[in-house]
Amino acid sequence: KSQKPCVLWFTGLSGAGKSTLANLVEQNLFAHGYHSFLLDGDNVRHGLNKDLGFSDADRVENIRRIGEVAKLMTDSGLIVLSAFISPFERDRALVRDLFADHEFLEVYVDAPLDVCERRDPKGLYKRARAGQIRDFTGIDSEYQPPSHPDIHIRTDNLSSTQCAERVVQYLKLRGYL
Ligand code: GGZ
Repeated sequence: KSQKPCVLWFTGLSGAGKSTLANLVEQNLFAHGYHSFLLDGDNVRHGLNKDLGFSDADRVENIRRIGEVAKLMTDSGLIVLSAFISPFERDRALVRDLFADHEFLEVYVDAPLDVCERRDPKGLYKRARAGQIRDFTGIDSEYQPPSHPDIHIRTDNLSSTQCAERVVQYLKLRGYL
């Protein structure tokens, strides 16, 4: 099936639903015969980037490397999905600059901090509030929301399936699929 390679760059707070959404979109693409690859904490932070932590400098390097990998994969023809907090606007802009126009799609996975904190699937916010984790995004490390995302998804008032359908619809409408 023909596809236009691109990277879907999911950004948002911990617990906003980046991984859930990216996984659903990937499943949907696969089911329809498209070729994609999902980059996330499980396959990148535990491997290529296992030397990096969560200081500002380490996050900058984390995003830089992921951007370069996403570029290689996009060049090989894939639709790449990247699901990292990527908290800093500047670093996202640097990644965007690696790509041709329309090859980089910023997807803002948006849920208010209090919603993410209430979800707290791994209990990390609780630990951050208790001072057991330092430099936690949204608590004592900054998250800079995208000012002009290509796709803006509020995950707190739609189901994850609806959110995924929106992303896939966008790809179809814009001729990526
Ligand atoms: C933010 C942290 C931290 C700190 C561990 N701050 O919700 P999760 O658990 O599964 O996803 C979060 C993940 C964030 O890694 P990223 O590579 O996406 O971050 S960045 O783009 O900023 O480099 C969270 C967990 O790692 N985690 N410590 N201090 N998230």
